[in-house]
Amino acid sequence: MRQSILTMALAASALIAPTLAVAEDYITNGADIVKAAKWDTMETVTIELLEHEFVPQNLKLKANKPYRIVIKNNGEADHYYTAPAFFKSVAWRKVMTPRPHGGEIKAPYFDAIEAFKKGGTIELYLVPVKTGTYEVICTIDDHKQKGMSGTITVE
Ligand SMILES: [Cu+2]
Repeated sequence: MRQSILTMALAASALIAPTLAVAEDYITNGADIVKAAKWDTMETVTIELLEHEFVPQNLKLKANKPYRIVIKNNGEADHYYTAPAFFKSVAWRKVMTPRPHGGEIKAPYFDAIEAFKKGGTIELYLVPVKTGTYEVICTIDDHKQKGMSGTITVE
């Protein structure tokens, strides 16, 4: 009896929890995808980092559409936006911090972003390529357990 309850609980949790995608190889033809994308149709999405949550917690994006994702830390502590499987599943144009005192990085992929407290902002220019649901967490101390855990779903 005990075992069947456990089995039912496991089956129920499997229905509720999304199947999270694991990190595969990065997108090797990202430069071609970025070049072909229609950046004049780019959509801007803002993700706010707070104690202790991502707003929105569950981000939805469409594959093959260019985005500017603004990661903004409006909290009183530094926070991470760590999503290695997602960051490997997109074509990167660039990552930048805002003008006039910011800068840009161009790289095929990376694992984590840290935005500093009280307004730290980082902008991601990317095209989602692989569909799936990806985990995002803050890796500082116990922030994940306190609520800094979410998903990015590419449809
Ligand atoms: Cu945090």
